[in-house]
Amino acid sequence: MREGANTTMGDKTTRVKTDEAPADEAVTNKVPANKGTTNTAPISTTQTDDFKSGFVTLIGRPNAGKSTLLNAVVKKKLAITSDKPQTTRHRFRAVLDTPGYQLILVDTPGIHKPHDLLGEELNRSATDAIKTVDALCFVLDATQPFGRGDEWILELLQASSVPKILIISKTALADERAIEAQRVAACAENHFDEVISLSALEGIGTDRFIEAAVSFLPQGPRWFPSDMDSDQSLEFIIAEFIREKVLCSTFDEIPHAVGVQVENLTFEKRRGLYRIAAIIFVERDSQKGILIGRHGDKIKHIGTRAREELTHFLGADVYLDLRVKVRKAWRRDLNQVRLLGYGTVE
Ligand SMILES: Nc1nc2c(ncn2[C@@H]2O[C@H](COP(=O)(O)OP(=O)(O)O)[C@@H](O)[C@H]2O)c(=O)[nH]1
Ligand SMILES: [Mg+2]
Repeated sequence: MREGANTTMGDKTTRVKTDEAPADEAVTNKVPANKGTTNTAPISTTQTDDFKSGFVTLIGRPNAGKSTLLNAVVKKKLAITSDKPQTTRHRFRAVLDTPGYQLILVDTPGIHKPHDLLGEELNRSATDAIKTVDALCFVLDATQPFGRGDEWILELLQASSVPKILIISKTALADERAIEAQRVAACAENHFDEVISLSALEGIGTDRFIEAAVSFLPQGPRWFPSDMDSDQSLEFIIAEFIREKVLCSTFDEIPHAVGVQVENLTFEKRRGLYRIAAIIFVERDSQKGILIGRHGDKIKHIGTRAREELTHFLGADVYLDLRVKVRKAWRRDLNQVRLLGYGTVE
């Protein structure tokens, strides 16, 4: 571990003292508009006649590749991805700003059969995100058989009158026949204005997708400042990066039971150092034990990996203080779900 890194565990709540005010930089700005669900004012009214802008929602089953596509479009990792369910727990907007257009992509939790309040809340968040947008993209995984879950999402989409794009994802992992079978299944009883096969992780087809999405944008203003690439707070993105490392290192019920909250975030200008204190919540003592691991090995590993990525993301040194706490049955308590920033938080 590098100097300055500190990954602790247990429940003691020592706050990190700092000699500078918290860094409130670009990413901490909240989205100026709630468009994507409701209409509000744009950030700038200095719109020229040919400037296009708008909101395009990605929807699909968990693991279809929505967040991976979003990251590929903005050429930056903003949304965490993993092969575990419920990786995305929050509607999330990412901004691609160019001189000619501003494309706002709305990532959503995958729609699936809910087992708890968290799951219900995630479905609500995803279905809310198909309202008042300029185009909808159904992301369909080329490597998975077309299923009832896909049909259900298609019904939901067809009820909306906005333009629709079918995206067949992960094509680098599938053969032509599988890709064609997905296209036929999705298009049999449904209309799509555009069909695009792509493999975002391999960098195939992302530009064609951007082109198609932009073609459906109306003329409009800049909804976000041009240097703002996400509507999430810096704290939330940091918490998500930490959660991703937990997802990568755990199995079975633990990924579902984990929630992460950044308790304290400060930036010491003089040392160019971010100090981050975060809590990883689990639901049971046994889960806490697993997450901490023998002699604290597991949490240390998670902390090291999270810190490496955060150092890269923040472009500064990071001192990360991670603790694990039990918050019994938090997923069944809507307040707790929302407190952690998951679901339909506005
Ligand atoms: N090889 C490959 N894997 C992908 C691609 N898109 C997504 N994945 C993987 O599929 C899993 C789920 O992706 P994610 O973007 O989190 O799906 P989401 O739940 O729809 O947001 C992750 O392990 C990704 O790395 C792709 O284009 N190619
Ligand atoms: Mg996702």
